[in-house]
This record gives sequence, C-alpha cells and structure tokens, in this order.
Amino acid sequence: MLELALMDPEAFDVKEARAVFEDIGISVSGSLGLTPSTDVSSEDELIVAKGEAVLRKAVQLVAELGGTDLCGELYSALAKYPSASTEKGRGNAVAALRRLADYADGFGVSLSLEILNRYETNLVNTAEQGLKFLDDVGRPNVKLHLDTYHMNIEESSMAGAVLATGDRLGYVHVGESNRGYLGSGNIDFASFLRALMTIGYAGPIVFESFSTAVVGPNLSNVLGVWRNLWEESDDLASHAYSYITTAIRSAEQATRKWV
Ligand SMILES: [Mn+2]
Repeated sequence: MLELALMDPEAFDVKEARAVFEDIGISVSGSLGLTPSTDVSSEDELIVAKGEAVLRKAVQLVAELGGTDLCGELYSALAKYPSASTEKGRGNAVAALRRLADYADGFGVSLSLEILNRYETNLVNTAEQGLKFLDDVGRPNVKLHLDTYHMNIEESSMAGAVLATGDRLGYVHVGESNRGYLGSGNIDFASFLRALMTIGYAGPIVFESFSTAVVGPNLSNVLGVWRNLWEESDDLASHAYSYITTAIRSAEQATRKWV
C-alpha cells in the first residue's frame, strides 16, 4: 500500500494516478493534516466549514483512487497550539467528524484519526484520549490511527496503548524516534508489533519518514524537519520494507499459539 499525502488535492491527475497504481498493482490510502485556516476544532464556524470542505474533497479523492482509508490529523490543525483545546472547539471537531463519517460512508471510506504528540495538536495526544474522542464521535467507520513516532513521546506504554485500542485500531504508522531509517532510533518495534499481533490487527502498517531532501518547505517547517537523515528514497523504502516485514514475522512467531 502507498499512502498519498493529500495536502494539495489539485497537485496531481487523479485518473492518471489511479491507472498507474492499478498497473503496478499497489493499493492506495490518503492522509491529511488540517491547517490553522481549515481547523475543524476551531471555535470559528467559518474555519470549521472550510475544514469540512477540505476533508470531504479528500474522501472523494481516496474513493476516486480506489482506496478505502483516509487517515491522519483529520480533527485539528497540524500545528503547535499556543494554548489548550476548549470544550467548544472539541465539540466542533466531534460534530464535524460525525458529518464527515456519514459522508465517507457513502463512498465506502473509513476514517482513522491519528494520535499526535503535543507539538502537533492540543486535542488528543494519547490512545486513551483518542478512544474517548471516538466514543463521542460514535460512528463505526471512524477508528484510531497510531504512529510509533508520536507514541514514543506521549504513551506510558506503547504496547499497552495498542492493547487498549484493540479492534478500534484502524491504521498504523511505523516511524522512528528520529523519523529516519527504521532501527536507527529508540523505538522498540518488537513489543509494539507483538501487541499488534495480540489484538489480531489486520489493517495497514505504513512506514513514514521525512527529509528535507523530498519534503516541501511548508510541511518540513510544520513538522520541524531541520536535519536530513536520508537522501535516497529508494534505499530508505526498501530498507524499511525488509526491516518491518522481518520484525512482523518475528512478532508473529513470538505470539503464536501452539495449542
Ligand atoms: Mn504519522
């Protein structure tokens, strides 16, 4: 599976892209992070409406590309907020996601809300907070999206967060603590993957990494990508694939039931 960042929906030809993906036999998902001017957790109804329009467009794009998953920061802006979230803003995000979930359901698209660290959202920073948020949204096609990079910053236990999320986990990012090559940082992928196997997770596991060599200046600035940890995308991707498939096989063996 290839995840497309849909920050700029007009950036590519959808029909041509779908033809290429079908030709090489790869499935596609979409991801998104809202901005301060499209933040559905804003107290400003006009900004919320702009955010909902962006999200509906992203749902359409995912469906047009033949995908069924839209993930990422769909509930607030990808930004370091200057203050805590408010009840009104949270309520706006919950209401917007209920409407988006019903809209997405018509396209056969599921939404997975990515739990991010404190520097990239003020609304939900842990799986526990995310589950409460899901309860409030109350739609079966809205699940959680966990990312090891963010979990490493916020969770007391990465495995514990996965086990608590259980069948409400819809999407996974594997990223290193430094967002570079898998295995080059602090993340304990073995215990994380064993927890995924324990809950019987069968959804996408997508590698995510950033470098100013390939990421545009806007996103680099928002994410704080100030150092280049790699320059060769192909080498990075093939290494990630072999690293994670081997680690998944080990986790499968570790959690295998013999009786
Ligand atoms: Mn992520």
